[in-house]
Amino acid sequence: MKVAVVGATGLVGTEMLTVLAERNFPVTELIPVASERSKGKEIDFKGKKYKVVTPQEAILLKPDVALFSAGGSTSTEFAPLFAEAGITVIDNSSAWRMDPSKKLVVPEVNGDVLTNDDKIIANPNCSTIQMVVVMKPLHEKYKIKRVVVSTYQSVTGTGVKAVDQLMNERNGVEGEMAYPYQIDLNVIPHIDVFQDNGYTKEEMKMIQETNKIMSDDSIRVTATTVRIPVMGGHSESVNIEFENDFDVNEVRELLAASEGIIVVDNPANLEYPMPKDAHGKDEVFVGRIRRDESQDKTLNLWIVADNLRKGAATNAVQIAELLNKKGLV
Ligand code: 2RA
Repeated sequence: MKVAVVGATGLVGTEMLTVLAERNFPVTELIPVASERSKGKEIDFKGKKYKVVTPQEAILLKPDVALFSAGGSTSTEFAPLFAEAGITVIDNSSAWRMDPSKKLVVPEVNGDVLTNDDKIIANPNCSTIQMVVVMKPLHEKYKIKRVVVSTYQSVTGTGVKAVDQLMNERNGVEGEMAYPYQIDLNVIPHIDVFQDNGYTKEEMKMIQETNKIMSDDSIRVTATTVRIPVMGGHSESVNIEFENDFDVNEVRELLAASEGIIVVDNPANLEYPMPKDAHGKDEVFVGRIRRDESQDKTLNLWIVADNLRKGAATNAVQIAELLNKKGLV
């Protein structure tokens, strides 16, 4: 399969190449795509060298699938042009996620919505993906009423400039600021822009995307998203109120048996999910599973995942794998 990666030189684009190779996706030809500035740059993929081309050039090369992670404006401009050329686009930006005509997909949750008509498929926000993977089996068994989530998000979610700011601050080096404040030895309760309702766009993404992916607007979600000085992945403290009661051990067994989830939950041995352990992995890690003793039918969880992998690159590749398996590309 001819596969284009649009944004191939960025953090997520690079991760997409790694995941495509690691999961042995049937790539017969890779088309790395980036802006004019990176045109001609050589990318190494599975021992072969490929030259970066522009989006316009990539369309003429007619890839079967194009994985986009190049920002919302590039997706808005080029995803329709790729789709019109018969190329299936899987877009990691937020450009198409809430478009009612576009599918927003986490394969383990709603992969069955994909059809031949889907030429632009949206990859959800990283902090949403890891949460809905866990919500899905719980919702099916106990019916979720309300979710309260607080996130602890890695600087890699912002990009290279933020990683550089953290490392510069840690090493006492002056450098460019990706954030309005110091991030090392600090936390910033602000991800993306503030909305009129006092939430940030990141928090609204978690709320709106969750309802779309779960295709259930009755689930009430509230979120507080926070940036913290770590690299390996996003962590989330999640409180879930159900319609029906549950047994905690049954919850633990249900999650352990669910696709894409690894339960790490043995506090007696100090075993719980941490970004340093999730880094580079494709699964969603769940621990600190316990009943919320302040309210009936309510559960507390701690969810960790590598935001560049399952939160972005791996989920996009898994969508491509599903399309391939269904014969839709
Ligand atoms: C972040 N989820 O972590 C957003 C975008 N990747 O910054």
